Amino acid sequence: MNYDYIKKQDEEIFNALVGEEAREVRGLELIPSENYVSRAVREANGSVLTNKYSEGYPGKRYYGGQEYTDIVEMIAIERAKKLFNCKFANVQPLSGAPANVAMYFALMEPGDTVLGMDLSHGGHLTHGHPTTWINKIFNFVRYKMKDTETGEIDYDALREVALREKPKIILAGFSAYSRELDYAKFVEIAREVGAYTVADMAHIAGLIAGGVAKNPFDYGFDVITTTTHKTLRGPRGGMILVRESEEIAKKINKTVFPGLQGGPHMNVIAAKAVAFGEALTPAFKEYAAQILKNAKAMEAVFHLEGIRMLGGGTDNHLILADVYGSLGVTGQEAETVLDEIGITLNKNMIADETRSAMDPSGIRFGTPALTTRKMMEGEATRIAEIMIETLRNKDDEAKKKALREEVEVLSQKFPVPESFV
Ligand code: DSN
Repeated sequence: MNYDYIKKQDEEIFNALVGEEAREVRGLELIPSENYVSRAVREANGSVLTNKYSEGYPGKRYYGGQEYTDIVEMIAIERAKKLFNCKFANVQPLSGAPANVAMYFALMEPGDTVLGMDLSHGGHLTHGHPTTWINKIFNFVRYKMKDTETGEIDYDALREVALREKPKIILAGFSAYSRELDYAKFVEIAREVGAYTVADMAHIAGLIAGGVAKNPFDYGFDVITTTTHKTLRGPRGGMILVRESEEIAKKINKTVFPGLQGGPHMNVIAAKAVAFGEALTPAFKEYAAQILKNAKAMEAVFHLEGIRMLGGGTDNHLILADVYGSLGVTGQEAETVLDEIGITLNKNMIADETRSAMDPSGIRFGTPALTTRKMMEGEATRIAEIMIETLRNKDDEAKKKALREEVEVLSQKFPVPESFV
């Protein structure tokens, strides 16, 4: 990107931006929630719309001068609805966490109960972690996997808890879970107890949009919350989708604004619109399909090498591997040593973790960013082999040097594309 003005007026920030740009292309990005956006998305994100206040919604704003913001937000909404096959979209949430908070406040009263995925089994902080404020406002109860080797959810236990706790919301979704969910089962149980069904699909939104993961709306889910980055490959931001209930959509809109937020970030909404336009192209479908093929290629290597994967493998873009159990290397050690050779991923707790959150047993990695760089199964396979070789030889400096050089060569061979259409 061109940073001419920053270069002239702010050397410190200029140097940091140039450094980050080099870091992003020099190594291999395996954090499953990260990606590279197109130049068009970055242009929209950095556009003049950052100057504009637009409290309200298209056609009903509290400030004048909205002729262009209304166009931008309407396009974002229409594209989102088309992508996910639903009747209503609110594209104003600032990110995934605010989207979830807005959804909770729209559908519940303080003290009401949410039934969500256990956090160590793949749920997310915003699904009621004890350190969050929403955990003080709402009551969170949990379901888990029945079998951590297959990843199957314990739907019988889920139903039992639902009948006992009478949740207002049954929440499906995760940030560290690698299998498909049985959405029809969630809907069946929710209808039995009169709960709303909400899917937090932040991680897999791009897979759903690309038609390679199930869409919870096809099974009758009421609401979907998501980020617009990650697999969807848009700017950092959030969104709330409603399948068909106007009543729910109105509650969501009122809660996002004026309930929780002020002026929407219209530059980000423009970038969302551009990213959604990209996601509607046939090229994006190919991209989504390749994410899965690449993840399967990595799964095959981990399987062959006898490294335990939670859920036994993956149906989506990510793998959670128990490196401590299989190799005696902690999650933190693995993150650090892989970073040294140019592979970025994150340490992660595994189901029923026995170690600490700061140095857990697992690592979490995925293929969205590699796939954006046009890497295919051959590269994904070799990267998985490099990872395991590194972990097995974490104290062998000569070996690590050779692997770091290989990572650099691979990275140079696959530059980050500027455009996806
Ligand atoms: N931080 C995101 C992730 O990495 O999954 C979720 O919020």
